[in-house]
Amino acid sequence: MRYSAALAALAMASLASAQNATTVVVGLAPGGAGPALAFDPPTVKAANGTVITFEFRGAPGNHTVTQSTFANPCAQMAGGFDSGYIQIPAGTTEGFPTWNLTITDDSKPIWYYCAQTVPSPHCIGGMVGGINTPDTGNTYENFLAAAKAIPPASFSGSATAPALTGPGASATAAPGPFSGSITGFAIPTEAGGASGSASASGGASGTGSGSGAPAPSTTGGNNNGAMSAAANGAVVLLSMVAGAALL
Ligand SMILES: [Cu+2]
Repeated sequence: MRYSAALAALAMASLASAQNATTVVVGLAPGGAGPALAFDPPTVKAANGTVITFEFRGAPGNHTVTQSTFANPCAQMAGGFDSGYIQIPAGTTEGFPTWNLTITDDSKPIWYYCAQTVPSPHCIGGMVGGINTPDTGNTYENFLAAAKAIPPASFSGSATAPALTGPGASATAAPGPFSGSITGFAIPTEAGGASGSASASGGASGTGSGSGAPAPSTTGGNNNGAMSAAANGAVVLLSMVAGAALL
């Protein structure tokens, strides 16, 4: 009885403040209206030890969560974290992979972006996010504006293999699990798996000069065969646990 009451309280606390949200949706517009170049919410406050769950929901979509710097919003930070590319086929409605990033230094802002280059650089389109961002000076709004001002020709993608650790945050595992047609880590296409989509197959040539997109290699799938059924429940639970830590 007391246990369930505590769980309910945790759930309410978790839902009470968007600012302290610990689940960030990758690839949906704020509010959840369709595929878009966005992280939702774009900024979160998270104390040390908080687990932020990135949930790759945009379908179709192929996105990354890649650490950058305020000074260079759309370039992978040296030694920064990187989820690798996660491709969600059109029509996917469940089994979305997640990536859990634990905050290890809440004294400095953490900046990140999506490194996808197809059909055009998502970062320059505004797919950027921040953790513990300042309210003045180097704000998220200024970070976003700087990203949008970058010449597309100067943009490059990120490495295909995930990097689990970066300044201020780290993960203990790569994104996953991958179920159905969801794949990852080496697929710089926007909407693979969407049958009959000319734009998807044509996208690769549209990246233009300087894309620097990683060369397709072997299909990802390090996590193929991992259990998938519990994915959504795990997100909720982690969110609740982190919510308690923030109280
Ligand atoms: Cu993206």
